[in-house]
Amino acid sequence: MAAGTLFTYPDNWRAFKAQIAAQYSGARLKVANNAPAFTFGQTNRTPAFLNNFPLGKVPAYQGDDGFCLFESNAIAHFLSNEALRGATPQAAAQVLQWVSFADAEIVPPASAWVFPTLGIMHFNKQATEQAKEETKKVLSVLNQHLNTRTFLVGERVSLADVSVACAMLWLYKQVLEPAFRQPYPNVTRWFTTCVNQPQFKAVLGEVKLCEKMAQFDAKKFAEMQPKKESAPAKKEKPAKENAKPQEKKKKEEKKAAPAADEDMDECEAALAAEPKSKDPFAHLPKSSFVMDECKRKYSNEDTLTVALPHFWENFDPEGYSIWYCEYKYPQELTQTFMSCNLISGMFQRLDRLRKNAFASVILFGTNNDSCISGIWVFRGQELVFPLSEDWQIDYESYSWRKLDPSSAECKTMVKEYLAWEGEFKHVDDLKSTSSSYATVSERLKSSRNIQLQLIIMTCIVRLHFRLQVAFNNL
Ligand SMILES: N[C@@H](CCC(=O)N[C@@H](CS)C(=O)NCC(=O)O)C(=O)O
Repeated sequence: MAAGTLFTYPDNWRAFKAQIAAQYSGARLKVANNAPAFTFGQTNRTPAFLNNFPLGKVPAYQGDDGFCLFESNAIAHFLSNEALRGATPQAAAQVLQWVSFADAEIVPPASAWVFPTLGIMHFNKQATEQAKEETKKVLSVLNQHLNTRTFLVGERVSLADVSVACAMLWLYKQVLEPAFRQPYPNVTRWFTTCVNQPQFKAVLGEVKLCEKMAQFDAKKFAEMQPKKESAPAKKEKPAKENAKPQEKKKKEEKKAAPAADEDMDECEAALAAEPKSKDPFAHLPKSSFVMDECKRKYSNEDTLTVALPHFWENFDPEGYSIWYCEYKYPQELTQTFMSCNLISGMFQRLDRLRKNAFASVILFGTNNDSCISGIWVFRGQELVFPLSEDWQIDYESYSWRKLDPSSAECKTMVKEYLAWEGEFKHVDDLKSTSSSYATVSERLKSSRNIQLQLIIMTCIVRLHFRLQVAFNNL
């Protein structure tokens, strides 16, 4: 049985397909759709996310076993059971037919018609009229098909119903008023049957059918525009699903026009709806220390002969502070790969900190006998984690000690944690506070080459360059 996490933004009809499929199959699905687990427009642009999902788009699925999948239809298929996918080759092909029909025939006119009513797209009378006609055609096809059937494929709900119903959700909620839907009673009967199934209801809640066709709301549209400016700039706009040939041409002509004149698609609207994030370091005076440059040196050049000298030559003790951290619950650390996930998960959640922090965190030891500690360099003189709600998940599991950058202890620790080699005497000290470390520190002491020892017996996680994770898990 599949178990994993679905990354999305709230109320994403594409994600609903996967969520409903999971309701039917019993797949254990966690939904990460808000901070701190997932912030649309931020988390999906992090190196860690892009590493798994190169398009940075949602919904995106990651199994507890690490299996990654993007594209909502593929995710919904994966989370389905055999009955949903179609038990025979014919049924499975019919399911695929309707899933494709939803994407190719329903979504484009539905978007063109509904988006202006949500204030996320300019109103264009001709485009709306064309979308209405295309919607009528789709409704006719469905009405005819459902004349003798309860569901789209076979006698039970399948992924065909899930996909088509989700693609029609906004139509039914916003614009398919009773008079418009009256010629297509089979479709409305089928739609209400679907959305009233407990598995749909668990995801969609109560779906209230449109009573009066929503119209373009100029006020809402105007309100949405200033928010749009806060949406992170996109390198390239994805092709609009609703774009008609003449619309596309118009868009191209408008390329040079100010952003406020352009329409948003549903993704941009979701981005614009995200609360603006303030710079938590805005109150600090400028610093001469260029963190990025330092990280570049650390990543590309020899640590001991180039990166460390560069760090100490340029480090600004007024603008930055150096901290030592230790995981508070080493007795709970079991498998080293799980501890690595603990650390890399923390880095992932701290991604927005990457321009203002640098860390090297090491897991010492082996399965059921390990400890985690690290060195962090932050902007400012205080612990940074309380500055943002998004950063507060992990840090309390660590004890933190500010180091004096001019002290020999600090110099040694920075050197050892950045080079991943050295005596790590303080790890030995842990031994005196907890007998369970005897074996770890013994091994470290007896090793002629600590780095080799670490690589053989531990996993090492470093937070460097954009908090990217360097991961050795043996
Ligand atoms: N065909 C894809 C479409 C996914 C998609 O376009 N997702 C948008 C949200 S509506 C997205 O994540 N956009 C983020 C971006 O473009 O940066 C699917 O069905 O999953």
